Amino acid sequence: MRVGTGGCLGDNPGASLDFVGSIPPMTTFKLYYTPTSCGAASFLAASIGGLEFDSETVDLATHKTKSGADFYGINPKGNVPTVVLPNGTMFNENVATLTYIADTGNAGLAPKEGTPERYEFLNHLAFVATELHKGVGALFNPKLSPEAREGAKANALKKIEQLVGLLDDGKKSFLNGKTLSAADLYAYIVLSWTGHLGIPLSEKAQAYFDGIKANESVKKGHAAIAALQ
Ligand SMILES: N[C@@H](CCC(=O)N[C@@H](CS)C(=O)NCC(=O)O)C(=O)O
Repeated sequence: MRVGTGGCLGDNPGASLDFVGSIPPMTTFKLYYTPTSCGAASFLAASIGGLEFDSETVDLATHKTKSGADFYGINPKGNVPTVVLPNGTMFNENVATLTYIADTGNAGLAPKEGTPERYEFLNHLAFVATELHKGVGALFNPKLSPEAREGAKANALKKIEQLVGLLDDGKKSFLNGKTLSAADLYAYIVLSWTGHLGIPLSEKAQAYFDGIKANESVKKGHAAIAALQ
């Protein structure tokens, strides 16, 4: 399904399109996602960035897309988010999908290439992908023994407190200290799983989560997701 939430690539004064080089500026990509998994962060980023894009949900239990296609035939790893460009290029790692979408959109969700802030952003994104997501996501495994679950929960809590540390002990509303970035959207989606997983959030982690949830552009992104279901 094609999504258009206003804005166009040519409107982005940040010149971050230099990064995508040979990718024509008006191309439309397709995003495979689910409304609540990590893939939702890429949908929110694309929606907030004013991008026009195609999207389709995936049933992660059966690995079938909403239209009935075998998702493994599209992405052999079977995971969301998956972005497919018109030339067939595919990205299926959050670090890549979120950076591509942030660079292509017009909401300043990633700093410009070559700046110190860019590397700080990538540092945050990598932390969310490899530490926070993996730490919290481990609790989705139904086969964990009670002891293993306790260990996984302690590790998840440690990663959440490390996130709070990156927020200057909760004093910052965003990881870069200034504005919403794609790394915040990803961290926000991971934190959204904690209630279901029985992981209690500290007051500071909860305040960060609540702040992003209340962000008007994030609310519109969720509305765009809901409208497609
Ligand atoms: N290596 C990917 C993994 C992304 C991932 O864990 N996606 C989950 C949803 S949050 C998924 O699609 N799980 C189902 C599957 O892998 O079959 C990344 O770090 O971005």
